[in-house]
Amino acid sequence: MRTGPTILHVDLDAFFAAVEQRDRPELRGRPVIVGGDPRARGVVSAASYEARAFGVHSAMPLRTAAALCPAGAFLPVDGAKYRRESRRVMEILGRFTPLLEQVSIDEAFLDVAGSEALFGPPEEIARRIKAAVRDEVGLTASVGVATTKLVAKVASDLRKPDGLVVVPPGEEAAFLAPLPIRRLWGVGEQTRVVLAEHGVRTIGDLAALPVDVLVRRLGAHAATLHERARGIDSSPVTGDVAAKSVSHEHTFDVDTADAEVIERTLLALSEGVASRLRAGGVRASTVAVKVRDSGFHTVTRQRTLPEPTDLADPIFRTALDLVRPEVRGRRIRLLGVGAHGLGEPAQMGLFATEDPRRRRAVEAQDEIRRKYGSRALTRARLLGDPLADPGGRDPLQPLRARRVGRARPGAEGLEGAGEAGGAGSAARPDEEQGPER
Ligand code: DCP
Ligand code: MG
Repeated sequence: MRTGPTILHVDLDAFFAAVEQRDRPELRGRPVIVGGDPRARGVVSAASYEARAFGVHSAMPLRTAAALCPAGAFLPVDGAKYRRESRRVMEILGRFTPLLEQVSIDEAFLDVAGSEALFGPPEEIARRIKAAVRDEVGLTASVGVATTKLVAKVASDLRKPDGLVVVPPGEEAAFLAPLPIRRLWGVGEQTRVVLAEHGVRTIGDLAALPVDVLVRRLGAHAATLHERARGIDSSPVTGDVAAKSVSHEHTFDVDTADAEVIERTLLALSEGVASRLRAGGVRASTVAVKVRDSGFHTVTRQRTLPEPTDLADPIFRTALDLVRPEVRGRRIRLLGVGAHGLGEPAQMGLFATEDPRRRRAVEAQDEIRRKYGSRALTRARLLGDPLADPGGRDPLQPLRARRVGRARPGAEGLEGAGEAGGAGSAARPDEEQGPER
């Protein structure tokens, strides 16, 4: 059962071409065609929006593209580079929910039901994602927000590039109706020909056709098609939660050897990780830590918990245990806490071994944070700590904090107040590689 539009479809704009324009400023604003030598027999992989104005598009023979757009910059396909950029983008998406389903190199579905307490309503999450992808990776993404995957996918495509389209619940069919049938996901060429014979041009035309007529002409799958034309699609976002992890890290402004500061930081990071686990309805069976000292020596340690958890306390205690021997006598530059081996309680065969009162208390806290904002409740121990906002900006993301904070203060509603992990964790340029795992 879904109430609000919590499904996001994120798709990068002119992906391969946009990466090349990012890396070679002289190509910005110019038609760029990625695919290789225009005299060779290949096809176009990606065309920048400037090239599309000449009629160039993916899968077109390069020679055709060269004829249409002789002044275009034709570039070879650098697969390794695009895969690397894809991973960076997917990492950003994974910060907002564990329910992340990557469907191609540059697109993914997210279900953010449950992430609202941490990151705001879905439209806000969509804006944050776009801002983070732009600021951290230097690419633009288009996002669709809807109650179903189908409608979210159509929505993300509608205002490309750099689009954001939200379809309110109940308006799915009306949203789809005026759109040409080619926008409907999963309508192939043959189906389109048959539909055209019935005078179907728009998705609304399809929705209005009697379903038995369709089934007679197109077979059983037409019933599904008919449902989709009305915006009905019950397929869930199947985030492969078992393979995913949640982690937060923090780079200190000034390297520190202060045990109290280290402990408090670990507690704040553990709180952040735990609330993200609860938001995603999953528990972690393993806790990992990362410690980088002032000499850039980095160690990671991990330990399996006696029982999977989504609570901060066991994560913090384990993290502290793992970190202690690694920090002795060293000045610490960066700390990270991660949760791995995620699964839903039922899948993990969990019995109710935990104290139900403890769980009720934690759930009540989550509820208060949901209602009154993530700063409404903070452990006494964390008061006054710039990291003391486990539901606020991810302290693991110093880059985003830094760029956004500097270039566009308070933009996109990225918690202006407090700037948890923002100014307080100004990353140095050497962090640009991102966390290595
Ligand atoms: N791709 C490819 N061959 C195709 C289609 C796509 O090699 N026939 C590659 C290049 C694209 C990337 O996959 O950059 C993503 O595909 P999309 O369909 O999302 O297309 P773009 O991202 O290029 O453009 P858009 O802005 O329409 O999403
Ligand atoms: Mg794309």
